[in-house]
Amino acid sequence: MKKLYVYASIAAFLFTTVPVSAANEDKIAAKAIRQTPPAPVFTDAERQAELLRRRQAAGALMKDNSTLVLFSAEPKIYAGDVNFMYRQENNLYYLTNIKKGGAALILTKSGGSVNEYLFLPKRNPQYETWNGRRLSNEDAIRISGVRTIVDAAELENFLTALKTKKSYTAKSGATVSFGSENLYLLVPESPIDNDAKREYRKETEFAGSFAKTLTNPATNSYVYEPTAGYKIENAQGLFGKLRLTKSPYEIRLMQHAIDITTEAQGRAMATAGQVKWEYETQAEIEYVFRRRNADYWGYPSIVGCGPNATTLHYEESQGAVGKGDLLLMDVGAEYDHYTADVTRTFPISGKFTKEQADIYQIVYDAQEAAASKLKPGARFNEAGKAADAVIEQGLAKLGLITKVGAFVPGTEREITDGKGNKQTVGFPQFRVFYMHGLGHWLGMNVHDVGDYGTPLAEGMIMTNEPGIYVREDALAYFPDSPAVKAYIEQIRPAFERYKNIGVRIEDDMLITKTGVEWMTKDLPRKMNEIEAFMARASKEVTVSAAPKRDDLRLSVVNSDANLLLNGTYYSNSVLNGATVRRGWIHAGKAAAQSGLSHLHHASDE
Ligand SMILES: [Mn+2]
Repeated sequence: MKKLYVYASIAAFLFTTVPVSAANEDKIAAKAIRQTPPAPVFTDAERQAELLRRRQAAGALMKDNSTLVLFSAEPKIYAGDVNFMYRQENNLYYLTNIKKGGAALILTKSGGSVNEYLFLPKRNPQYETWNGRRLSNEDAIRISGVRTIVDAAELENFLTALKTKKSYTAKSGATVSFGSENLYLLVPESPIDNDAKREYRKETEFAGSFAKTLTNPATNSYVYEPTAGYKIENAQGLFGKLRLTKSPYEIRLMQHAIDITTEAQGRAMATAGQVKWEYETQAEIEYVFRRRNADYWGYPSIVGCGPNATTLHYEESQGAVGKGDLLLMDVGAEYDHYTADVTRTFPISGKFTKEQADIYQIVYDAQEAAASKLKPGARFNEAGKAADAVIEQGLAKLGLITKVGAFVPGTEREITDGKGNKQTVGFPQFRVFYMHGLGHWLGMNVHDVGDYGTPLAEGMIMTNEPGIYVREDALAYFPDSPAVKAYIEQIRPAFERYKNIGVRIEDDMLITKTGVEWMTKDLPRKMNEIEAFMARASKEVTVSAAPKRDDLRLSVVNSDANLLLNGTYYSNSVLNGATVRRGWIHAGKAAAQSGLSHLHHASDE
């Protein structure tokens, strides 16, 4: 009786004096998959101040007597009268946060003072019935902080006035006077700047009415020779400088895009053991993107299992998810025009095999080595070299290259440097299995703007993404020679052992005052952390089995140009059944039936 009383009082003590607080409950119910925290919220005043600061910074970089013209992105056709989802041009968005098309921003600078004008399509009930509400002038002022709004229907007249350097008076009464010497436009930098040629078609055409585009043979870059009053200044460089360093405001948005991506990756790892096809895992990822109100992805999701993990930009997601395989997911949610870019590679079974672990550990160590170099004042390529060295040593240890410093036989040549010293260069053997760079700037573009020679400084964000890809056909394209045969024979045992393993680990790194912060730190990365995470997380989400798939999905893939050695592409076009950069070629039964020579067909594997 007394005993019972004691127990009862202990119980009473526990229940009355140790209440379970909300915080404790959260701990008890803590999930392995990290839920995205709430999105950052900014007041109108905060946003306007940030955008004004950016426009002032743009103005400060402009030469005096200048005008900057930024057009909205043009709609991109999906098919017929259907467009792709509209996405504003990044630099216009960077300075205005105006998401709707048809707008244009003009900054003029003369006598050191900067004026700003926003051209905006007028509200229109007929248009809005079909396409949704347009911004009113008041909306646009509230969003962007630009005070002078001009009807976009006047843009053509305005541009004509700009050509003649007469000031322009809008119907609203606003007068725009031009900086009359230099015209800043987003135009291609060189004949090979094909991205800008595609994205800035309108700007390039407009620049054509002021300048003749010549190529400087020494630098292979474009020179815009004035023909009509203005000197063309390429605004790409200006925005490269502005956007390379992220403000605290931008960092909060990027962290949110990364947090959404972290949850999506977690969900994909939790469910990968329950799915049969890569597209199901892609769906789990993009489900989280949409559910957490990401705008979209920043680039098409890469979800490749087994051999498909060795294709760098594999986008088809039609392969099977094999129980013994690794799955590589390189995905990024985009939030308010900022994208994440995160890669994890993990075993479907929840446990790395010995061979998978051997490769993974090298990539992990390379990533750590690179991270240790990232700090203010350092250069991006120092981190790249640190990762290269770890990968080269690791591959030598596994027998996938003959030795550290070795070239693929037949690619060596002697060069003489500026001081007359002779040096042997060639295609390094380790590049057969690690054929990309360490990473890139990250921001509004997944491969963000900015000069890679710039010393690292607080607020810069880049990816750290080494990888090793043992492609099944990696040794198939070397020129035939006794030296190549001997090299291949030497590495063949290791090659057969590690064949079809592809690993990339990619994290998003923020340069801080003293070093670097892993913005992706909430996503498991060490092998034992991934295994422990999968064991827990797989119990948190159950997905329904995909219906049996008996449809035949065929697509012709680009089979040209596979391996780049010393600037020479070795084509694989003679080889059927080989893998290529953009996907998995299968020249089987289906190929014969259709009469096509190169087919991608996952479901007959
Ligand atoms: Mn990347």
